[in-house]
Amino acid sequence: MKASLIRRGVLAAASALALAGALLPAAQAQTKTVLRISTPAVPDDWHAKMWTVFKDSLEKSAPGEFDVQINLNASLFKQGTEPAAMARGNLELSAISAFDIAKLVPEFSIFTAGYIIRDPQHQQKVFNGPIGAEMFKTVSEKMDVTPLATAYLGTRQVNLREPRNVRTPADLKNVKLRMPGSKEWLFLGEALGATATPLAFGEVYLGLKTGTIDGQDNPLPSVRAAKFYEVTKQIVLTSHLVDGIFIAISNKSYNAMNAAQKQKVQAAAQAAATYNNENRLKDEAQLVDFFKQQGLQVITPDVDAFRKSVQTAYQNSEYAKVWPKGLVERINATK
Ligand code: KDO
Repeated sequence: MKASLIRRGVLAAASALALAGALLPAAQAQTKTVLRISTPAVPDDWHAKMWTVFKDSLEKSAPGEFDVQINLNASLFKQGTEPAAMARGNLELSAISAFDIAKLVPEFSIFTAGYIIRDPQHQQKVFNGPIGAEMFKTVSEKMDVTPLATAYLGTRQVNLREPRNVRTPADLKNVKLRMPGSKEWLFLGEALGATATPLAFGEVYLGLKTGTIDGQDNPLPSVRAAKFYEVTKQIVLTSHLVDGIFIAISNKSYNAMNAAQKQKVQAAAQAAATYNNENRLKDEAQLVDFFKQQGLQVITPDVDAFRKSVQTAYQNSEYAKVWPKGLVERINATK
């Protein structure tokens, strides 16, 4: 009697163990930290591919700790809505623009101004130095998201459906130039001399094809990746904005991590940005030839005339009034 009771007990314990064993993989999966990423980037663009570098890097440094979910083409959140989603805790990561940030941190609009950052090296120096550290601290406090790394989106150029003899901003008069949908972006389009029209990135190809817009502005690698060259005939090398996007994480998610995890996530973000930056620079050096081969006309306007006009527009704008005193000079002095 006693023996059979013991045997029954042993059997029950064994089957409980077996059950736990069967459930273990699922239980382990649940303890992984989920990192949802949302971006409007198209799969073939470098700032889409960089997320795979981020994922692989974390898989190597912290095997099994994170479940990185990459959502491209704005399939999870609409372009520009990512910061709010991150602040609410509905999204963990995205690459956000200076324009997204300027909506909530007005002084950040300094980085939406045309011709302020000189070139990609200058961009990295500014954001990886004391100016970046100060500004990112404010971003984290005001937006509840922490910028982890600065990715070079490329230098923005004007891309038109029909060729025009563009020398100065006056030559863009009445051109319906698509810009992303926020007043900071529209200001940049108007400063270029065009009639700025808001449209989400995902709708630009069709807008160009059907003629609801006359043109758009984007860095050359994105013109290639999103195939805008199929539905446009000219690129005007205005080089009006050395554009950046900031790989950023929701503070809700970041603050829940231990120090080692934070460090690994930061390193993965930097690896992703570096991969993007290197490939994008290589691409920018080759793409003028590619577009010419595709039959596009590529012209260089009077860039000094554009610079003068755009800088004057910003200096006289409401935006400049909230730029921290001396910041333009500090940016200019960063070498
Ligand atoms: C665009 O809509 O033109 C833009 O280049 C703006 C950027 O801030 C960024 O959102 C980018 O689109 C998307 O990542 C798509 O490349």
